Amino acid sequence: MKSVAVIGLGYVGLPVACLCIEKGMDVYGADIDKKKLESIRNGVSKIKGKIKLTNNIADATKNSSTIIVCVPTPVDKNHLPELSALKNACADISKGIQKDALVVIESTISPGTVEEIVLPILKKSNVRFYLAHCPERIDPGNKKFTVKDLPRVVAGIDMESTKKAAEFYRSIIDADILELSSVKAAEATKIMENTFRDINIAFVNEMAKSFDKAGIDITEVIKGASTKPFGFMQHYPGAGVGGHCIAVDPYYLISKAKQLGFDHKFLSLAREINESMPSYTIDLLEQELKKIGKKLENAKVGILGVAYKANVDDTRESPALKIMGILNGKKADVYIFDPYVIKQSNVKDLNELLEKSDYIILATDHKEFKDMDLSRLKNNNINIVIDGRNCMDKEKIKSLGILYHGIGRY
Ligand code: SAJ
Repeated sequence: MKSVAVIGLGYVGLPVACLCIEKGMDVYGADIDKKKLESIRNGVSKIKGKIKLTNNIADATKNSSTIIVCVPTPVDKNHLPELSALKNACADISKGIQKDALVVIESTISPGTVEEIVLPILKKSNVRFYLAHCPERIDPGNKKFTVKDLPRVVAGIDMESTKKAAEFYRSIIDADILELSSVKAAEATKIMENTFRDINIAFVNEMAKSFDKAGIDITEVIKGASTKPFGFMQHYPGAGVGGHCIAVDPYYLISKAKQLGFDHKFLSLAREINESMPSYTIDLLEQELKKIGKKLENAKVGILGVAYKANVDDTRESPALKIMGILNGKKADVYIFDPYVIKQSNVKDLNELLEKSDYIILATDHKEFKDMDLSRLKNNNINIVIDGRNCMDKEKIKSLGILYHGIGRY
């Protein structure tokens, strides 16, 4: 039986490779990052010795009948799609692809990318191949929904490609595989589901700013609205929207639509609102400092959390990084601790952060921070808490004589 080659062994590719091995397939794992290959070779026990690791994509492709592409598709500093990893991977695949092989792109891409960018590169191989898109659906840290039990959508450049890709995913995933009629529809599906999340977060972020003026606790209002058994879906305001999905995917559609002559004003506004939350969080701190006659310059500010979301170590597009940048620009003394991101912490633990800080901003709702004994704040003379994830006990903090402000909550 021919192998499956998984190109890109990050948070998407590695689980796919593990799943293919679990299903008894012969798997090549290819990645350009030799350090990553080394850590897999020496680390992930369940596939150790069972996966053929290589940094030669053409090689992995030559020996495989199915090639799954899981490389990053970020945006550049102007929020434009950055497709070099995808283009380079496809160029390497075109050097090794065999007749009748199936190539599936799992990376998140704008509608039209498979037909306009991927296909021309693969055609340089001068062999007949099948090509489809099956957008990845991974929720890092989610133990309930893992890659093998998450439904997927799939579509190919032609009927046979769709069928072959659907057959492959049905052989490894115990959930529905929906075949769509066009590869653009499959590309648009992932973008739409993540953009849906981004605009809803922007909605509650704007509500939080409004409620801060009105003195309304938004967490109460969300709880209230959630008693309605239909037509309302909870999202939560915060210090910002990070990660490689929600903060990135809308820009893929915005830029493609612009090329086609459509201006996504609403999606762009939602991105603007979410991008404004780190500086809004600092504004809240400055407001509280003013109450005690202090300024940000030389203020000792501790940041709890660097990762973009709770209980993960991923810092991509993390709001905490933006908050750090703003504080440094305002010449505050910044202390950082994240139990999952030690290398970007500048104190050894939470204790040291609390000892050195006069004010704290919770940027990431890691379990360690949510469970913290709040009397430690008092014992370390913390004067202000800005709760960037509305996850702390505000009444308890206030009862300790500490100024508290959340995002749409005080
Ligand atoms: N966030 C908010 N308010 C919310 C939800 C999230 O501010 O109500 C922030 C988080 O703090 C984080 C960012 O948004 O900074 C993204 O959070 P996320 O929970 O959406 O986490 P992701 O980026 O890991 O999103 C993944 C996505 N999965 C895929 O792209 C396959 C997304 O589609 C899922 O909806 C999401 O997990 C999920 O539901 O957990």
